[in-house]
Amino acid sequence: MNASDATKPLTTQEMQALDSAHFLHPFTDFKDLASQGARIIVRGEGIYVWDSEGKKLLDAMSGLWCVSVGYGREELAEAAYQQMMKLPFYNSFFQTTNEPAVKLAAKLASLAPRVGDRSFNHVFYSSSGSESNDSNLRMVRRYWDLLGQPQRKVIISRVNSYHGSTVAGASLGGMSGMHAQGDLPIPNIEHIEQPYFFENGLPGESIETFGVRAAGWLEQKILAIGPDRVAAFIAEPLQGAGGVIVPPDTYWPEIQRIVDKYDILLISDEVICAFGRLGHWFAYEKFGYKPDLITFAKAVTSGYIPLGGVMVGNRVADVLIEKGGEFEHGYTYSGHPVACAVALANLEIMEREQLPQRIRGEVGDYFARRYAELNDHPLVGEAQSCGLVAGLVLLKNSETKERFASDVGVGMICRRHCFENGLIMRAVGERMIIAPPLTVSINEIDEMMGLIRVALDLTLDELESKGLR
Ligand code: PXG
Repeated sequence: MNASDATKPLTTQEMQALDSAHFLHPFTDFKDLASQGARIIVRGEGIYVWDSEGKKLLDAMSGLWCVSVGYGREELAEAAYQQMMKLPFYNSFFQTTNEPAVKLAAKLASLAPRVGDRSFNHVFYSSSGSESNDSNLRMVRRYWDLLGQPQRKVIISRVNSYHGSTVAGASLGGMSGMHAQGDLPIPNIEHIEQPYFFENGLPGESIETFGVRAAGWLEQKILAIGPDRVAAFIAEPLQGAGGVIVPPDTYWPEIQRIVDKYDILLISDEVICAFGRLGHWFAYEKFGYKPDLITFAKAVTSGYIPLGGVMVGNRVADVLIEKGGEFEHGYTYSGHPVACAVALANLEIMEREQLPQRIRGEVGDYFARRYAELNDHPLVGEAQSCGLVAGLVLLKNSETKERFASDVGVGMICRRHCFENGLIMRAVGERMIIAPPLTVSINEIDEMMGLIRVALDLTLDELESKGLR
């Protein structure tokens, strides 16, 4: 393609041909995609997107857990335009700063509630969740070095957690497929089992007992490693990319007891859960624990422009600041003025439209009630929601909890029916998950639930007609 062709409209076929000739997509089987051609999304409005063939799709995944204020928000485009005209870029190295980065840091600090002796007055910026978790790893180790405990290197995480795709992010994450490619995890990262009752609960065990037992795996791991070698525990408030796995109510209080007992840092990876998704600005409020560091990204700008970062609690910030010495870490785009200006405008919309309150209140309640109705579908083993995020497991027999063989690809079958019928829902193995924009209306929730039911019915028909159920 010539440079002069950049603004020329292309047909779907032309775009697909250029796409497969030049664009290597993330988390994609390149050969498989080349044989089919990518779906091309061309515009969005509210909770809907349209593809290049004019097909309208209800985007129940908010792009990819991002577009919390919905598509087509002029205020965000305007904020980016104004900032680009004034100062499109300047770095934050060499003792310089810029107005949007300063204002956003103060705004974020004001939104993060104090819990016990923890307050959040500082932000370290990046451009993504993955980079932010790299920053966490660096910051946690620097903290212990400064306190004269350099042997505290190990970070404990969980199986089937997602913390990003850089070397540190993928190592911290607990995705076996990612570890298998690239000799991961890197040293000094250890994993414990996830608090997934459906998979790890014992016969006859109550979910409350399971929650305490699952948290106990952290204590066992700390003792096995040696408490004086453990730097931090990192976890998502609820596992998002792992299939929307909501921990039992008893899990987080027990985790808090354990990290307090051994004095290890707690990192709350809120890339998916922050900014109203669970009905609070930050998800630790919902579950009532006290993190030392909080990872954020995605919805901070509603995905309109890349931005991420770490909220650094006073326990860590006080040491980093008071002990002095250069923190040898940072990114060209740390505190990018345009990204920060868009984030400020986005948070203003969220505040004005009271999105966290909306999800904590009537809209969240309605969503939970409607989503729970899916439990009566013959394919559904467990439909669970928390705030405006939800997951369900597709089972061969929901009475006996018999699962489909993995080669059936039940999630992929269901996802295809979703797309064909105008709904974007994500499949994670046998789990189907959604996280719609926080602006979704009651009528749109009804429409979404109707579309989910259609997709489930068509999946059931297909499985029965093929003798797979
Ligand atoms: N932490 C968490 C909890 C995440 O969900 C990241 C870190 C990494 O963020 P970046 O911005 O580097 O991608 C994420 C990202 C999925 C999916 O398929 C989820 C994410 C990314 C890509 C796909 O659900 N979450």
